[in-house]
Amino acid sequence: MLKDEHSAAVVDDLGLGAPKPAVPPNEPGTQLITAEQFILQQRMARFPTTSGEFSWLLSGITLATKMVAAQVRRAGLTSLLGSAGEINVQGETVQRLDVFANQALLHCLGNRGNVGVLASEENEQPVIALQDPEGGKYIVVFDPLDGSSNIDVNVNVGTIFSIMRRDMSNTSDPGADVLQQGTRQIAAGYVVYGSSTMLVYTTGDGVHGFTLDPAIGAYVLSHPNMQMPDRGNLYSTNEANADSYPEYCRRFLHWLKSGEDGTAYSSRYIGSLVADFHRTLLKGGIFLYPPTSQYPKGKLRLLYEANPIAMLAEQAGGRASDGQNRILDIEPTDLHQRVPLFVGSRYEMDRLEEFARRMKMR
Ligand code: AHM
Ligand code: MG
Repeated sequence: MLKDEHSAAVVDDLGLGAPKPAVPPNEPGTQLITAEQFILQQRMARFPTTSGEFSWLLSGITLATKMVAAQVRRAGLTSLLGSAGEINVQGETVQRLDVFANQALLHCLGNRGNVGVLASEENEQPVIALQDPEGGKYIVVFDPLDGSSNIDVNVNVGTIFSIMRRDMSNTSDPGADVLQQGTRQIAAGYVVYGSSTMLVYTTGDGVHGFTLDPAIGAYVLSHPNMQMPDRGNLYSTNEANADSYPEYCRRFLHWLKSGEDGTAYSSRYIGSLVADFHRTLLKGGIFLYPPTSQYPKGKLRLLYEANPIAMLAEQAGGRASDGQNRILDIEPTDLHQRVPLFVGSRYEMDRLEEFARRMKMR
């Protein structure tokens, strides 16, 4: 067999040579639903007098995250890898892509005309984009590049966002509006920059996933109505810290590994909350970031990380708590407040809280 024929045969064996059926979402005439269209349709069904401005706000997020995705894809080729040489308000090293992502979100959301306040994990204080609470009636809180220590090693990172309404009664201190309980979020979501780029969001009517189609530059509906399995067989935690976890967490981990409930649990930990949560949403199980000796109040931030992730988890049929309290019920007292975070399937969350209660009773 000639070299070219051999290659052609291999290609055929792999099924690469055969013309593929076109992927329906890219076919003219077939139904393609973009994230913005979907949210508009959803809102018109629920609130027929909707003005479309929420969809306009969301398009600020989709635009910024497409800009970030483009940089993440090319990270090794550009000068955006590595540290920016600064330490942020969290005491962590700022990566160059952190700076890029932060600026992209501030820019794309700041000029929407309906976002009044922007609060970023990277900035000490909220940015007031529009003073007038009538015009700038939304607050967007975000972690621009979650898991950024993973960028340099080509591992998934993400963007997390939470949207709230401004408190019209408090015009003197617009920044104070940001400290709202998670139950008051009107939307939350994330983008995971993984093997594909996916946007997952909720507006309180289920969780929906959209995959960025690079051919047309749009987030296309790919995972409508996502449901977290009621139980799973994976747990996700930085086990190197386990010796300093509270005793109920150590016992719970031990119980998971014992196989006592008939499930052989396996562990998966990426170290990017967005990616670890995305897997938990799809496969079930539990993610744990308990208090540790280094982070006695937990490491993850209530407003930027725990609240949006908790809203998504609950909307998908899962749960999220700090070990005792529902995350969404916690009253925030500080913009950069940290909390322990446990999130996952109902079954594993119930078992964890049982351990917490039993240990407390002693
Ligand atoms: P970041 O937002 O500054 O990137 O930090 C948060 C990240 C989460 O994505 C992840 O769950 C956690 O920190 C990992 O922490 P650790 O390295 O201690 O396991
Ligand atoms: Mg983060």
